Amino acid sequence: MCSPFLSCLSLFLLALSPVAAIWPAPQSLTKDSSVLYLHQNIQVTYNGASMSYIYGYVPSKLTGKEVVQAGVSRTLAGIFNSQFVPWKLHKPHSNWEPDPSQGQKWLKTLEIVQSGQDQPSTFKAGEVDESYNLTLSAEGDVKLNAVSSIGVLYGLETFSQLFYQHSTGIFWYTPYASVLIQDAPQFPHRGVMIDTARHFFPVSDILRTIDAMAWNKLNRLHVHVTDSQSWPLVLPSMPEVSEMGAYHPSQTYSPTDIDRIQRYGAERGVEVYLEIDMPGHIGAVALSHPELIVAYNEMPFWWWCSEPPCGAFKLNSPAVDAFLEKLFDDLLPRVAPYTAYFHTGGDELNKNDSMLDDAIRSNSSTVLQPLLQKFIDTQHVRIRKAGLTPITWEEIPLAWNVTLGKDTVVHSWLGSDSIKALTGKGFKVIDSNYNFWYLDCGRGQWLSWANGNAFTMGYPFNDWCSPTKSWRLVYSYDPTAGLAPEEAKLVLGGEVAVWSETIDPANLDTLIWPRASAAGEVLWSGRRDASGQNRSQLDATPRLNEFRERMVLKGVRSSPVQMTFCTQGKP
Ligand code: CP6
Repeated sequence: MCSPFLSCLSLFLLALSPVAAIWPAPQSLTKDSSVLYLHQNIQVTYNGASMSYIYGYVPSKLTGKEVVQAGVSRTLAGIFNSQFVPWKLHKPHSNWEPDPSQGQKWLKTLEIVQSGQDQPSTFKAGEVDESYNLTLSAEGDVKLNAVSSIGVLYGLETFSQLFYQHSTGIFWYTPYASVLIQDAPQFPHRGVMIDTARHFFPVSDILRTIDAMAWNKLNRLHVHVTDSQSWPLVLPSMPEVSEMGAYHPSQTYSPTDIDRIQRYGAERGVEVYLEIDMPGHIGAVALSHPELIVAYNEMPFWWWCSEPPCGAFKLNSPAVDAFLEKLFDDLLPRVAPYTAYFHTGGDELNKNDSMLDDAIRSNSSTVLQPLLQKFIDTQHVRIRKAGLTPITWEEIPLAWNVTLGKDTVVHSWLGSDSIKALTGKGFKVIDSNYNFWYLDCGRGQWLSWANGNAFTMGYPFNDWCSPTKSWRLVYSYDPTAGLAPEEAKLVLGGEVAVWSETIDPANLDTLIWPRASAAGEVLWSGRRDASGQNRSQLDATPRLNEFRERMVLKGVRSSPVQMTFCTQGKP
């Protein structure tokens, strides 16, 4: 699957047709090959009024005009201040650039027209129209039309991907004129999940991840912010939780940090939402509130949880309920301005934990199910009261048979049978199939477990599921495969999951990119192309290679797609 031979086949494709290297691929694109040059005094207008390009512009509020002003500024700064030289795609020693002395046709105007009014909800999940149309005339006039300001941002991103810096260093050019792009996403939910509990990620790493997501037209950042290993989230109403639960006082997210991350995302069309995983995966609370937790750090761990340290909420405890009321009163009003969602976890709850709960002393589903039902109902009422939609992992409705409100979105990870079962029951679904879209793991995880890593390495262990999947495997996955049309409609999209037992800031970029880009194209463009064929890796490879170079040049340390030889060939 990863043989150099297959990797290099795209050489032939490249020789046949120059690629419009837009990632993710637009729904439709036509172009001529001629050359247009860009310089800094291109005239930009937004809904008829001229808009100057202000380096480093930060929106003063979340309105269409402010967001577009910042988007225009980032886009032009991104072209003029980066050295966009994807020279690796061209035969060495060849004269592959346009010759500026042959006459230069300059881009004159960038006319942005937004036909719809933005609402506060434009910047949250829901019925946002993300479409845009982009045209470049042979005369050098650019028109960008969209309904929402988010659509404008996507159009600007596509625009920026048309340009290359000339090796003279003083020109930017596009090899295309008469470009016509019509574009809109296939799925509304296109996400990345990060895990800040196994390793902490400073705010700067999260903001950089949001930048790269926006370039990929990925629009949801799910932050799995707490787990049994650590609790980095500062709660002003209960400061002891992060004081005891965080790895270090410096490894915490203050309310200001959370606001900054969510705001940064909203300005770029990326909605940031949080998960507090419960009632399992919550052992870190035992460090400040031991009376709320059972089975914390209990050994041998595999009897109590899937990964040490264990720890679950007591399922029938007024004290747990009081804690959660305080937690949600503190947290939900702060995140609600920026997101429609709150994720309450619910994965991998181990029945045995309640055997250690004095008030229960049972691992029988018949005993536990009604308690879990009540626990979920109570939390979801609180989430709806804050104006948010609850999300849970799939075990809650499937393994535990908990009845959920019709609005609840279910996050699936155990694969196609689960997706089929959930959509069959009428749930809206987010797909993170662990066989394709878990970026921390290879596919042999259970095998390597059985072969002894977990059992012989003792505790702590942390590399039981490497090595990781290739971008080609990530790209091959279709979240709606095998579903009837009415079931497929319920798949809102998917998320790649970056569980961080083996990931910290030193390898974050390299583990996310370019594989999240591969999922991003499936979610934006669809697994199949306009003619109904599965999208070809041969078409994707040179485009992804070039897009990956753009990411690296803008400071995101993506893994490579191909060796240089594959695109260059021999001189
Ligand atoms: N942590 C949490 C994890 C995983 C899950 N939840 C996980 C399980 C299996 C694999 C990878 C990750 N590390 N909280 C499951 C949703 Cl293969």
